[in-house]
This record gives sequence, structure tokens and C-alpha cells, in this order.
Amino acid sequence: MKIGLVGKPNVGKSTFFSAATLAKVDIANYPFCTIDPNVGVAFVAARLPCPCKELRQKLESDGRLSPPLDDDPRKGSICEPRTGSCVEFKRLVPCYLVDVAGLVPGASEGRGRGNAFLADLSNCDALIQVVDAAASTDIEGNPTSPAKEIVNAVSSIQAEIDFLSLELDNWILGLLEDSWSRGVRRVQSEGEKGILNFLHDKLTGLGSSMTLITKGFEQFKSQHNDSTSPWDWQRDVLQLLAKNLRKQLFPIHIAANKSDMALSGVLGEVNANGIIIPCMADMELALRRASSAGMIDYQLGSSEFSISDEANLNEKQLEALNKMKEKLASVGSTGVAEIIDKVLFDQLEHIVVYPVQDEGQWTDGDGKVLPDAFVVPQGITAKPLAYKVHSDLGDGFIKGVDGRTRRAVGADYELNNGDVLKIHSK
Ligand SMILES: Nc1nc2c(ncn2[C@@H]2O[C@H](COP(=O)(O)OP(=O)(O)OP(=O)(O)O)[C@@H](O)[C@H]2O)c(=O)[nH]1
Ligand SMILES: [Mg+2]
Repeated sequence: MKIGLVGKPNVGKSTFFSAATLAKVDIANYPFCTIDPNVGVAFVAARLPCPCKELRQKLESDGRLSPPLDDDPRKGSICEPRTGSCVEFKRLVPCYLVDVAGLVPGASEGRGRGNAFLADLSNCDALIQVVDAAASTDIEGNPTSPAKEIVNAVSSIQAEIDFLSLELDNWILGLLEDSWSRGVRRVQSEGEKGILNFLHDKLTGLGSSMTLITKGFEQFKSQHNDSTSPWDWQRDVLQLLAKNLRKQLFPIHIAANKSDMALSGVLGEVNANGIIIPCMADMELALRRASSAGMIDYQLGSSEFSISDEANLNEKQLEALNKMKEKLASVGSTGVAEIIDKVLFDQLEHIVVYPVQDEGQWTDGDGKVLPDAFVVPQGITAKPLAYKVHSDLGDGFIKGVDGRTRRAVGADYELNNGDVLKIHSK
């Protein structure tokens, strides 16, 4: 899973990235602070409790494990994650984030960081567009004074949202126009399949699958129902096609950042195709840093935190923390974990499954308990999952065994969120 962070310069993409991944990156109040893309891993809480909760209950009731102590730092979790972590049965799973250079109008024609940066988005499954909800920067990211009237703020945010999708559409359009009339001559011999193959060839570098291309093309056809001579399609038709393909390949969701400075009610007036979540990336970064320095106890996505050791903090630190506490309580969360969770699990419809080698103990070959948590598309079946674990497991697939029911399942078994599965292969 890979999510790209996009937007005009100076909106807080790198702040969001750093808050979500705890990677150190350059952040500054001027445009084009970031040039080379930053890639990192954000840890997202699985929606269901880690299966190590059931395992613990079972071991406790069999008398093989005593209940967790009050000071257990893992609050009962007994799994051994290879990546991520698990405390109080809240399993954190990885999601890649890419923070790219700011995008300005005309980027698809090479303005600003232009096409090079667009290529940095290849293979992203979805995009989160970070926008300046406070309207404190112009379209090129230069600081201005924050909007004081709702109408101005709305039009600034709307312009930001509209230009970005247009740039991405134009980027795809550019790739299509490149060799359109020659490429689609295939249609004469291959029919519609010829167009789909051509599109797939053209866009494969972006990480597009035939499934997404086909979906995009179907959507396009519902708006333009004439594929008799596609080699004659003019720019406006290709633009419509590019837009529909872009929506499939790069769905965009909105992180309305700097919401700490935004006018209230402004987001209700804004139109976007995806979800819109108010965010305070700045605060999330401060909280995550304070948490990793041991100053506070703050759980991902939470509406509150506790100060660990007041005696060791100076007056300024305490004041800043208390201010954040108040703000956080009033808005519910900083929005950073929330938008990643919603994009990953609701919009991209992914689930978390736990492959194991021993269906009884829920361990791998080394006896590690539930070491792997895979984030996979809803609807995935046992055999493709086996391939994700290891190509040998896929090639030699015999059957799966459900770790809960101990029933054997075939290659076509559709996994459920939270499944524990043993895979037998030759
Ligand atoms: N008030 C407020 N400021 C923020 C927030 N998030 C980021 N900022 C500030 O916005 C400015 C730009 O942040 P960056 O993260 O560097 O922005 P960027 O989008 O990566 O910028 P480029 O790399 O130049 O495209 C910095 O001064 C941040 O401190 C927020 O939630 N609230
Ligand atoms: Mg940046």
C-alpha cells in the first residue's frame, strides 16, 4: 500500500509526512522546500483487535498463561510483530507514504518541478492532497495573510483542489496524446480490447492494472458512447478519458490542513470527489515528538493525551502542551491518523490478515507469535494471498487452514478482516 501526499507548495505535506512516519525531513514556510521525494512508513492501527487477544484468552483459560500485570508495557499483547507493534491488542500495520515536491499550475507542462515529480507518484494506490484550509498561502505557496472571509477561504481552497486534479488529468492526457492515433489503430484488428491494451501499455509505468484501466474506460464510455473511430478522437474526448483513468489510478482525498487557523464552517462549502478531513499536521508532529521523547502518553488518533512527568517540564512546555490538550479535546483528533485510516480501509477497501505456519499456536517456523500482518484488498482469496507471502507458497499452493475453525479452505476462499490463515504448499 502506498499513498502519495500531493498539493501546492507550502501547505504542510512534509509536516504531515513527518508526523505520520516520524521521519526527519525539511519543513519550512516557503515554497519548494522539498525537492526529492521522501518515502517512509506510517503505522496505522488495524480496525479489529489483534488476534493475540483471543490467543491470550485461550491460553489464560487453559491455565498456560497468567493475566497481564498492571505495569505490563504491552498491556496484554503477546504477539511478536516483525514490523509495526501491538499494545493493548492495537496492532499497527505499515502503509507507505510518499511526500513529493509541491505542484503548481502548469506542472504537467513542466512548470515548477513539473513532470519529474509527477513520476514520483507512480505506483501510489491513492493520493492525499494536503490543502491549506486557512488559505494562508497563494496558489504557488507564497505566504499571505490567512483569509478572514468565508467566501475567500472557500474559493482559495476550491481553486487548490480543482487545479490539482486538472494537473494530474493533464499529465495522463500528455501520456495518451503522445502516440494516440498510431497506437489505437490496433482497434481495427482487436476491437475494444485493442484500446485497453494500448492504455495499459502506455500507463503501466504508473503502476496501473488492467482492472483499473477497464473500470476507468467503462466510466468514460458511459459519458462518451462512440468508439467507432477512436483514432479521430479530439483533445476534449481524450481529456475526458484521461480524467476517468486518473480517477481510478489516483483517487484524491483531501487533508484540510492548518485547520487550527481555518475559519469554522469553511469545509462545508468545499466540493471534492473524495473525502475531506480537517487536519492539524503541525500539532500531530509536536505530539508524536513529545510522545517519543517520553513527555506525554499519546495514542495514535486519540482526542487526548496525558502528561507523563510534569516536574521535568518547563513552564513553556507545559503551557504549549495544555493548549494543545484543549484544542485536541475540542476538535476530536488531529486528523492525520484518521485520514490515513479512512483512505486505507474505507476508500481503498483493505483488510488485515495474519498468515501463520502453525494453525494451532498461531506462530511462524521460529515459534514467533503472529509475526505478520498483511494489508490486502478486501475480496482477496487464499491463493493470491499465498503469493503475497512468498511466490513459492503460491506456486505450490495446496490448501489453507482457517486458524479459528481449523477448517480447510481452497484456493478460492475469500479472506475476512482479521483472519488467521495457515497455507499448505508443496
Ligand atoms: N498553522 C499550521 N501550520 C502548519 C501546519 N502544518 C504545517 N504547517 C506549517 O506550514 C509550513 C509549510 O510546511 P511544509 O511541511 O514544509 O510544507 P510542504 O507542503 O511540504 O511545502 P513544500 O515542500 O515547499 O511543497 C511550515 O511553516 C509548517 O510549520 C498546521 O497544521 N497548522
Ligand atoms: Mg515539503
